[in-house]
Amino acid sequence: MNKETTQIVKELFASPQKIVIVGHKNPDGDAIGSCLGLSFFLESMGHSTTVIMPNDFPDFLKWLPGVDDIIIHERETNKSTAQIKDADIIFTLDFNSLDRIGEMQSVLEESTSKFVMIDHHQQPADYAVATYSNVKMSSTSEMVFHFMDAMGQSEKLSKEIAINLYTGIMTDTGSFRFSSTSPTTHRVAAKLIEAGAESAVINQNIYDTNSPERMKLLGVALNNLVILPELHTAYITMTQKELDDHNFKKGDTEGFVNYALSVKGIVFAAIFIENKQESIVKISFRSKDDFSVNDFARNHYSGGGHINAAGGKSSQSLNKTISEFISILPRYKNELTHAS
Ligand SMILES: [Mn+2]
Repeated sequence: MNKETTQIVKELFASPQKIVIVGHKNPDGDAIGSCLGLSFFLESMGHSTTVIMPNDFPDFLKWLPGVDDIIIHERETNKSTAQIKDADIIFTLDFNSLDRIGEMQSVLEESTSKFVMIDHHQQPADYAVATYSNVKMSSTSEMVFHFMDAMGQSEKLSKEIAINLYTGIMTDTGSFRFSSTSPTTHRVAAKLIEAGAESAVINQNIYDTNSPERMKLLGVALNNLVILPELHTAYITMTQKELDDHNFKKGDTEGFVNYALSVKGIVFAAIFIENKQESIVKISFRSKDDFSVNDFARNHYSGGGHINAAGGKSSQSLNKTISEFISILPRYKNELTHAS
């Protein structure tokens, strides 16, 4: 965090503040971990905090310290809106544009509170009085650690903070595998373990929670895997019926796309998931090296994200979405062949 932002933030927190901390829609481990970690930190500094998520999040995150106090805007809209109206400061974490929070967008846009952004996605919007944005960071949770450090408060690192931030870093880096994992990421992780984050326990709580239905659904996904060797691309499709047949729950398809990317020689992977309720196909993209799925998702699927991980959607049918995808790919043949 640079000196200017640090100075603004220090002045904002000179006296006790009422703070709302918001994560993005469909919150993941990094959104939940960074928001809860920051919440414990700010509470320890004498501020009062409320963590609000636009909608519900997967069960495998529901053991995290502080998780029971999270307000789900979709479920408790009045309570959430009242907290936002009453806030002095609103933190937005792990997203950088107010259109990433669904129904909450208008409530935040109408707010007169001061905004602080902590985020590692590309192209941050300009709504905050203090923007701490760094696309090279492994995770927003790692940034919360640096935020504490910049405030000169790293001694406030408690076990509750450590567990939340470790979970966020671990999930956003695919267990320290993605290229965003830096030496500093590992140093931060080491400090979090020293502060009481038990790596083995956190790993079990997050990853060893598969339901039999999810494992069967993974079997269907792998069976649907299509590989286009000339284009170094692999993709998976999931129909609504396949999801229904396996008693699909939010988060069940999380990580499936990584299996497509793990095929030897593949630099670009996608998963297309039919969502009949919203009449869309949800898409997740992953890539290796310098093939930018952020650009790809922005250009063709009104989405975005990071260079190597992004999301998007299509309002066409699943079949049409796939045939369109296949027709777009050859334009990228050069980049896909020479990604390095
Ligand atoms: Mn993140």
